[in-house]
Amino acid sequence: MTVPELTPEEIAELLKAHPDWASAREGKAITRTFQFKDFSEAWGFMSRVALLAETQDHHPEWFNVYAKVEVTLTTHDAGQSGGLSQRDVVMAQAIDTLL
Ligand code: H2B
Repeated sequence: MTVPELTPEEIAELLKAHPDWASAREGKAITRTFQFKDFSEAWGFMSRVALLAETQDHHPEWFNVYAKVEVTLTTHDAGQSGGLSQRDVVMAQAIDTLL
């Protein structure tokens, strides 16, 4: 099932509304790095994001080293070979709200 990709204008709006997120993969994804106090806090955050991802049926790609978590949002089902969609906007908003 194909999900509509965001237009360049919608991507610009997304980055303006969520300035802590950066464009990645030539505009096909957004990424944000979170720095926590220690692994326990980082894992707590990841647990909360995981539950959120399940409720949204939209899952992050991420990389964790101790207190650092790098989150990448993209929609695998968008466009021809993945891209940004409204689902990523909702997730970025929800993740920012968690903090
Ligand atoms: N997560 C992300 N990031 N992109 C998707 O296209 C996606 C997903 N699709 N989580 C969902 C699951 C899909 O595979 C299931 C079958 O609904």
